[in-house]
Amino acid sequence: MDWHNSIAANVQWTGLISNLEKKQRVTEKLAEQVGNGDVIGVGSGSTSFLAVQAISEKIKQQGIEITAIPTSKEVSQTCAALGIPVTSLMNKRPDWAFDGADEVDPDYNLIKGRGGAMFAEKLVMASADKSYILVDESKFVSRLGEKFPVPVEVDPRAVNLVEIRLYELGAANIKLRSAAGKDGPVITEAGNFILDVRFQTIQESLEKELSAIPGVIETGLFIHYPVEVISL
Ligand code: ABF
Repeated sequence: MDWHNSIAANVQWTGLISNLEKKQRVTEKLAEQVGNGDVIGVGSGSTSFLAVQAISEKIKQQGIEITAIPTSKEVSQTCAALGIPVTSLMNKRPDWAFDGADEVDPDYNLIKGRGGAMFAEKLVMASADKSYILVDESKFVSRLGEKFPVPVEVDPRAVNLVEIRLYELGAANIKLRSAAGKDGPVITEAGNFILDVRFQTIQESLEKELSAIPGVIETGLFIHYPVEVISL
């Protein structure tokens, strides 16, 4: 997709975003954090997309220069289309990062990964001293797993092994994520499958237990990360 098509697609997408006005107000609060020379980890999803737009406005108005480290090809194209220079974790470390989330519990632990980009999102968040999580109130839950399953990115060769180990860890239901409107499973940017896993309970230790299964690349559980939640 070239830049102009990317912008056109994004403009169309803006009309489809749920809770658009609330998300825009959250992203305006985030834009206040941007300083000249910042290297910023940029999350995926609709709220992050709106945040990139808000940041782009601010840097144009104030003549500020920043560099983005995107967490997906899509957001990388958005940054490029808006004239924001892009680099990668191989070249720079983010001063700070921002991202959306699917669930936020009272201790600010998160489930992420509805967009399938949790591998890069976790790499960026783990590389930054601080991350802002941008959410409207629909994302707050009393316990993780209340609304969403835990996404687990898996090397395709390991799917059977990982399913066995997930049931041993208390999984109640496992679904291979399939691509909407297409045949076959979702393939991540790293060429892997995603299992969406329901657990009866999610203990603090689960993130590490899942990561220890051979073939698990990453999960959408983010327990005890240095995050500040920006909400309304
Ligand atoms: C990404 O965006 C994902 O980790 C999360 O699933 C999603 C949230 O999207 P939205 O902001 O559109 O609700 O950060």
